Amino acid sequence: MFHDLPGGRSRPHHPQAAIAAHALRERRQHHPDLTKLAGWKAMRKEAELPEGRWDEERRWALRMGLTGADSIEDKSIPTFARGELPHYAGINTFLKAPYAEDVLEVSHYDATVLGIPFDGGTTYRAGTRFGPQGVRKISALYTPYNYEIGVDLREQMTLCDAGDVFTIPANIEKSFDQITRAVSHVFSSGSLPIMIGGDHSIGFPCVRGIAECTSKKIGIVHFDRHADIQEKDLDERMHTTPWFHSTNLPNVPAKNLVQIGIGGWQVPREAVKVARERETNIITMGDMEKMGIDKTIEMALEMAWDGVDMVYMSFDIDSIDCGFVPGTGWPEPGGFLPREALALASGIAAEGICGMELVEVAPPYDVSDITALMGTRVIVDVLGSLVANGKLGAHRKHIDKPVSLPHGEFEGKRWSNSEPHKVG
Ligand SMILES: [Mn+2]
Repeated sequence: MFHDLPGGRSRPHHPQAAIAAHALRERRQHHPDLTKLAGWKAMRKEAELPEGRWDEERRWALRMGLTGADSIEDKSIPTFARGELPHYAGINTFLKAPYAEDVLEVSHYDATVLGIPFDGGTTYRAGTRFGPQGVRKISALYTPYNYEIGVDLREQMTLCDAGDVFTIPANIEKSFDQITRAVSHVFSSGSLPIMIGGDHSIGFPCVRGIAECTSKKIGIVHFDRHADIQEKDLDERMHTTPWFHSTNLPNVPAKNLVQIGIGGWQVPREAVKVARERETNIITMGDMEKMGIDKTIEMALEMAWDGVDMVYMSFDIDSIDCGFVPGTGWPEPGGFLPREALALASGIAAEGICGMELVEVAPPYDVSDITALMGTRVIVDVLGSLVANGKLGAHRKHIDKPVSLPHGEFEGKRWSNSEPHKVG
């Protein structure tokens, strides 16, 4: 009865073993068809992925980190940790991507991560200035491969980390100018800008940075519990205001702003009035629950892409239920479950994006890095979806007004005015 076993497998000699093997086959026949499971398909798909970059990285690690001690059996292990392994070691960039110390080099990469450590726009508890470092730290946990979608970011795209924008802690407007300049530089280079905040006030300067490099129109998909669309808060353009100012930009129509997950007791009425006047699109948590994830994605894409050329994604980590993301500035119960949030972000990215921001991760309030980990996951899921759907780089053809910033030169003079210390 074992004659039909594939060659190479040894035949059971003992009768008990033969009975056991037969019983196993019988049981298997009562399973549903395994080939219908995503798990089975994913297992097959892995075989199609290349491994050349991983091989290259290992060779590079040995060159940079010296060959390992004689007692180490795995000859790919260097003396000094370089690259992905081990996950607990190293000087962390996001996902251990190469550090673009010279930011003019970002043009060589499909996507660029830039940190925006700014929490001067926070109206409750601060701490998101540590967001970029928090996210980078825990991102080291990840491999670049995702089993379910069968994507290996290392093999299928290039990513760098340009480090952080030099923000000015006590000055929102100067920080905005710095952020816009940085984002416009990365966007103009053709590399997809991925911003890690920072509080949500950075949404405006980030969108402005992209919008000024193109004559085309931009829609926005915004995940949040909060509407963030009032004009001012506490007399300044705080983290409650980014979409008011973004949708004032001539090529960022308010009717293409889709806000998903809004609700609860932290939506100022002032913001609701603006959303109503400008006819933005709000999908509440309840709407999403009733329609389901797929329908929500379909509807959001339809509204965001209506008559525009590109879509920007803004993901506030507090859109996820605060039980999962304690490390944030304005926690609000009743948000997305992590699975919902990840599916929605991937679904929106499947049509392509011209940039994204992940904001409001505040490591000082985090527990076991869980909030930063969730933020990391949103970013890598978006990248994975862009790769899986062939949308990485789709924004490039719309860059028709690129900015060009040269290397700087310090001429020994720090202040441009004669009274640098004047106050008030
Ligand atoms: Mn929020």
